[in-house]
Formats: sequence, structure tokens, C-alpha cells
Amino acid sequence: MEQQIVEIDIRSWQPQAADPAWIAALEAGKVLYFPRLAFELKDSEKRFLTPEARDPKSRNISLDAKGRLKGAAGDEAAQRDMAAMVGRFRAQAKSLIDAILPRYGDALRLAPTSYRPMQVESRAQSWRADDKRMHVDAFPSRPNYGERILRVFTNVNPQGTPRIWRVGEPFEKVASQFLPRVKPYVRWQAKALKALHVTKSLRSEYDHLMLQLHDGMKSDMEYQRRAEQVTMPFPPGSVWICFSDQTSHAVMSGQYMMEQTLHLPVDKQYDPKASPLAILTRLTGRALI
Ligand SMILES: O=C(O)CCC(=O)C(=O)O
Ligand SMILES: [Fe+2]
Repeated sequence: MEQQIVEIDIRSWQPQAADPAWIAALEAGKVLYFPRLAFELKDSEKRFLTPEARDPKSRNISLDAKGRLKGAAGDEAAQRDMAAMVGRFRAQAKSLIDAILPRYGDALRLAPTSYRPMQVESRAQSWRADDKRMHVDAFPSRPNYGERILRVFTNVNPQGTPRIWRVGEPFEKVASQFLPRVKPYVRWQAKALKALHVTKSLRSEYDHLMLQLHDGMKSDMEYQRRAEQVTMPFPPGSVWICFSDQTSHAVMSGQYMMEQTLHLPVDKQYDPKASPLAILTRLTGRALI
């Protein structure tokens, strides 16, 4: 298989370099990996390196686009300090994206920043929610009509434990295997889901197909074993970026990670033809949004 992970030796969150080869690789669905780019925790923030940082009633800790921290445990002062830590990662992730992908610029829409202090391998989940199975990201309740999901990850584990991912085959290969098996899109069903508030807007055929790929991949254990893939341990002190709606990925183990999600309209990509929307439109031969 063609190399799915591209290593980049920059050490600054505001690098001077923007390399067209990195841009093309990212938009082709590869993972950009920065082995020597660390998100530094202040000494006073190391107290948050415990699963107890999370409110047990929440799945995740996140800082929303308005700067409100959700899902955190602790008193007001602790929550303020945690919001500052997550907010600093947000600023650094954003400055990295701005530096290496200058044309995305103002077209990027900031989504929540998450801090994930839980151990991956000890979490029991339904197959559909289980990110230990390779998948492309697709969200059931929020149709996005082809808008991209760009994510910046960093491992902040203090014990040297890597975050181990599997990275699968290119999107077009995934899509061409699963499209023949997808359930057809039914418009009245999409309307019913909206009326019942299962979705926040009408689920487009694109969104339907992306969910079918997500579910098709995760529910097929034979595919999980047999599909071409590489296992990649991301060590603490490293960063990796991918379009998670395009890159087939799974997380196998690890603990303490931060992640920034950004959304990008397809037409603001350097090469919109590389997008899942363009690929699925070409493979199905019809308009999907
Ligand atoms: O926890 C991780 O490292 C990644 C999980 C995942 O699949 C995702 O965030 O989309
Ligand atoms: Fe994912």
C-alpha cells in the first residue's frame, strides 16, 4: 500500500514552511505526522492528567466554540485552569493549520476542542461507537452536506505511553468496496428523521452514504482484519492531523489526548476533487447533496 502517513520534522506551532506536498497528501486522505511537535503542559496543569478530570456523567471534556468548558470535574478554579489549557491547545492547533494550509484561512469553522483523559483500551462500547474499529468519521445527528472534518491530535501522556492507531486504505478503495452493499437512500425516511429531531437538518444522500460506510466498516470484522492497514504508535510529544471523514482510522490504545476539530467547505479545499463528496459523486454517478 502507498504510504499513508507523512512525517514532517517541524518543531514550532508557527512554522514558516507551507509545503504543497503536505497539502496534497492531507487532501489525499493521508495523516500528517509531526513527531517533534509537543504541546507543553504547565506544571500546574499536570494535575489534570487523571481520568478524574472528567465529570463521570460526561463522555468527554470539551471546550465549545464560545470558550465554555463542558464535562470537566473540579471546582471553579480547576475548571478555569483546565479551560485555559485546552484553549491554549486550540490556539496552537489553529496557528499550525493556518501556517501549513494558508488558503483555508477564514473558511475554517471552529468546532469543539476535546481533552480525553480516559484509557482507550478499557472502554467498553457498542460496535457502532467503538473507535477501535477502523472507520471514517460520520455523525448521525448532524448532516454536513460534504463539509470537511479536519482534526488535529496530540498525545500528552506523561508516562511515555503512545497512542496507537491503525490507519487503513485510501477512501476511494473503502468506498468502492462498501458502496455496492449500502442501503439505498430513502427521502421520506430522511424527512421522518428530521421531523423526529433525530437529525438537526435533512440528512442528504451524501450523509446517508457516509454513515453507511462508517457502519459498514465497523460492523464487518472480516474487513477489520483483512483490510490493508498500518499500525502507528503516536508517542507523547507528537501531533498528527487528518481529514477524519476521509482517512480510515482506529484507536487501539492510549490515554490523555487533545483534539481540535475544524470544518471546511469542500470548495475551499486546494483540490475539491479529492474530497469524499467528489469521490462518492463520481462513483455513484449522481448528485448527492
Ligand atoms: O481517540 C482517538 O485517538 C481517535 C478516536 C476517533 O476515532 C476520533 O476521534 O474520530
Ligand atoms: Fe474517528
